[in-house]
Amino acid sequence: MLKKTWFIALPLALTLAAPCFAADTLTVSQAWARATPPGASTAAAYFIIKNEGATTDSIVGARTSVADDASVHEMKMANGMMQMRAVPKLDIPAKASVTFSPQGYHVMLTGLKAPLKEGSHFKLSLALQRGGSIDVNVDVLGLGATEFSHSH
Ligand SMILES: [Cu+2]
Repeated sequence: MLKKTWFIALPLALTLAAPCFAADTLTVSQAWARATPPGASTAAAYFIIKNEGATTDSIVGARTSVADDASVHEMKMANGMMQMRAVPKLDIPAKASVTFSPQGYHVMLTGLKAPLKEGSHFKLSLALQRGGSIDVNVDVLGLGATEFSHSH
């Protein structure tokens, strides 16, 4: 009798534990940034973030060791001009993905500590509202890059 209870209890415990690992349901791919010319103090990172979970999560912050500050921004057409605004909380809906690109969302890096060099990589950490964070490895592409490409 005791033995039988144990076998029933174990799968249940595993099921209950799963939602604790919120970041596991969010994945980031194709992360890239443009190389920066000498003296530049800002850069932007782009990627695709996918939420395979059943619950909406949100990016509520970002940080990286290559810049003093990192935050989510959005480029938007307003009165015929491209404008940039900060997005303190960006929802990633359940079973959906959000693409960061030069025409839309990006993670703005300000206070760059050194130029981003083509062919290098840097780590970017995205803080999630439901807890935890995602570590992203960002590929630095050429100065003229407009989209992700694998040069390796
Ligand atoms: Cu920006």
